[in-house]
Amino acid sequence: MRNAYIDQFPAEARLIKAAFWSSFIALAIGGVLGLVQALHRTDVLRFISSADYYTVLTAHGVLLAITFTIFFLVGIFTWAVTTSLERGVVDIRFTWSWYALMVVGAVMAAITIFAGFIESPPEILGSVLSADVLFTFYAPLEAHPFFYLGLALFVVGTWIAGVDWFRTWWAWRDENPDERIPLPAFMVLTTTLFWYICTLGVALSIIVFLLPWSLGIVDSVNPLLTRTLFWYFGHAVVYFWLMPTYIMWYVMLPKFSGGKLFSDPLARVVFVLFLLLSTPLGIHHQYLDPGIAEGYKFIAMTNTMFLLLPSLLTAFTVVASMEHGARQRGGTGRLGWLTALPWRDPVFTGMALSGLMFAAAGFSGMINAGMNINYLVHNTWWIVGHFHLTVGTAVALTFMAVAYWFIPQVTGKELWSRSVGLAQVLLWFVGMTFMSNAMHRSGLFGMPRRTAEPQYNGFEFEPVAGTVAEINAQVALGAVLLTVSLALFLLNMVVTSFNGTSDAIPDNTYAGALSGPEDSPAILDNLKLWTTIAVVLVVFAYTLPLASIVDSGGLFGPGIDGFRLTIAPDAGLLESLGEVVR
Ligand code: HAS
Ligand code: CU
Repeated sequence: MRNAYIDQFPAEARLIKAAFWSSFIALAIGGVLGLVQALHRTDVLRFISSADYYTVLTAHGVLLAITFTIFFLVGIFTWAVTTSLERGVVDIRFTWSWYALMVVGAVMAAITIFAGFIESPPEILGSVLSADVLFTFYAPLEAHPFFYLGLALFVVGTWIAGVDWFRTWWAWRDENPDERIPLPAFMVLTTTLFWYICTLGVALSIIVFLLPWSLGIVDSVNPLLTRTLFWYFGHAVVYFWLMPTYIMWYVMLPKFSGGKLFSDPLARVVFVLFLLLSTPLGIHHQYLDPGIAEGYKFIAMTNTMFLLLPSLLTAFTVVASMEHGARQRGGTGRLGWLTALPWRDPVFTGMALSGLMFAAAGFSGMINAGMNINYLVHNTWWIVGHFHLTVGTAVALTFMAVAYWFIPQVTGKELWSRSVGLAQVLLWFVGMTFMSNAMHRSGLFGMPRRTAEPQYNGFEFEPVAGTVAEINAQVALGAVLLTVSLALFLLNMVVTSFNGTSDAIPDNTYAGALSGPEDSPAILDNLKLWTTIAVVLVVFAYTLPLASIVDSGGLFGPGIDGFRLTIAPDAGLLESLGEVVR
């Protein structure tokens, strides 16, 4: 008797399928733009003007870093909560409402970005419809209000999704008052809690400062303040992408390895540490920002180093679980067990290669985190190399690999081709090795990021090894291999969607644990306690820096400390508002 997710939760399966396909559409568009900009930057092939490069780069960043990742993870979180609590969501209409809000927000932001390609984009609400502001939308770069509004709606959609997952847990807890929170649900709830804490920063920045500024209601903003509020959110968002990846590494990788999770308690400690530490360290993106005292930067660096711990624990726990699985499959020897792992399975191999890549990513993250050495790599292609290993592989390749398991679960259709899937994950790994390695190397000799023309007059980059031409060729080759891999992934997904349903779908179950929750203190499940501590840490880390930024640069710019209407909304604005409403 088939026991796939769609058999247990047909309504939720439809929602998860919609979220996954929204994610794939963003991945497809964002991925093709990645090839366009890589070939442009390396001067191999130019399809666009350098002026359009920033529209492409903004679209690539927002579609991949925000839309692709978060639509996929809300699918994983809904699966994790309903499967582990063995109950559906409280009200599926409520679930579709937050998904719809995310779609509206994402489409609004995307339309505004792509309007940047129009020769002379239309004026709406008194400002030009475009958003060449990159995914970090730093002021004083200014986007159309629809861009900020779209992002705000998207985030509100995720907030409501979090309420959905908590409501499901509360309903379960009423019926199981003495039970420990099942691990996948625990992982989703702790992640949702730090998501609420960190998104306050970006919500404040958009709603109080950037949106009124883009509507002309206030005249100016304090760029360092809005940038600091962005990074208050900006580092934690990377863990919002990473936690669903970790959920799959913790609860599915051991199962696919043929074994069990080494330690449930250690997994709970890891997620509590991410709840506590994800937010109070965002200033490690601003080591070179003037206007923030070195002491505050030092605190951010210290917290960042602490935050290596949960990932190092993850490396230990997950690899130990893989080894346990390999030995159940007859693996022997100090390392010989590696050969006993199911390397022909694209789901397993995709995740294992993601983890391997993340080990390298963690190393480059440690380099980024060192205040002194960061001066060498900040705003260079090293950083771009780093995040193509982290979100571009650890997260993205895991998401693509688990899609080979998930899509059959939520459609009841067998995957079209496992061998194409295996080729795809291997190609992604090889392509990213070329591209990211070259980016890291070029960052070391100062190659800048976020510029269409990295050449400067009268100045030649002197690589420490190789030549700029060789490095550019490596980046271009990597980008092409990644694009071929992406095409194989999308082909597999599309052809599978035309398959008939099948009974040969694996059971919707996840790995048990060698050491279960009963081996850990119940206090680990005290979410109120950990959230309170997390908020206290944030207050400690951000009160003084934000106060000094406002003190020196004003809330809305030098000397402008009130949210006063510096200009009454002009008649034209009211008129055009009327037009939009009509
Ligand atoms: Fe980062 C910049 C520091 C993790 C993403 N990061 C970025 C940016 C992005 C990003 C997008 O301190 C650029 C933003 C922009 O546009 O400006 N990052 C770190 C550190 C970590 C880290 C210390 N980053 C991530 C993750 C990301 C991500 C995760 C996305 C998902 N990062 C920085 C800093 C900057 C930065 C500075 C600012 C730089 C600047 O100047 O602008 C740590 O969390 C890393 C910890 C990870 C490890 C590795 C553990 C290894 C594991 C693998 C186990 C193996 C398995 C499989 C499971 C210590 C868990 C094994 C296989 C077998 C076969 C056995
Ligand atoms: Cu960071």
